[in-house]
Amino acid sequence: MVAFVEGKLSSQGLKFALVVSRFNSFITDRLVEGAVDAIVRTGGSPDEVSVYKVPGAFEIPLVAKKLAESGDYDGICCLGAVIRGSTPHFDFVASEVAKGVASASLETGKVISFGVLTTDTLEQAVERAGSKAGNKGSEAAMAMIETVNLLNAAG
Ligand code: INI
Repeated sequence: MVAFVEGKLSSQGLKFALVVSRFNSFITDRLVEGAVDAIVRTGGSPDEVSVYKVPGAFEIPLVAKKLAESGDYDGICCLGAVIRGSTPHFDFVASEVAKGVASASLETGKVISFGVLTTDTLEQAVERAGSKAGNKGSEAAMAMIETVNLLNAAG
């Protein structure tokens, strides 16, 4: 018999940190709302959520890693918005934050989910921050919740 193991979507009794960039805050504030909503809808308490603000997406991995090492949180969710616009900065910031978050998670063994938008236009970011393409903050929080429970089930 094949054993399929999945993490349940329950935040009950769990403690989370959100690491969010202030850059493009009109987008990232919506991602935070989506993430908190996902936690509360799955039985979590807003009192068990701490939001750490960083200047830009580039600063997210360092703070996420430090929080993961602290052992104070069951899961960490990273939220940001890197928008190509006309800045050559885009490719560097987008690739470093993705690599940095993945490394922080693997190096600490902690769930650190990735809810950093990387879009070509502001319109695409708006679509993914609570309008027609959903809310990526909520999706990243759901992925964090499921993976925390899966790791707990795996023992
Ligand atoms: N930071 C973002 O979060 N989003 C962006 O779109 C962005 N762009 O395009 O420049 C951005 N840059 C700032 C960067 O994250 C750092 O804060 C900065 O380089 C200082 O280290």
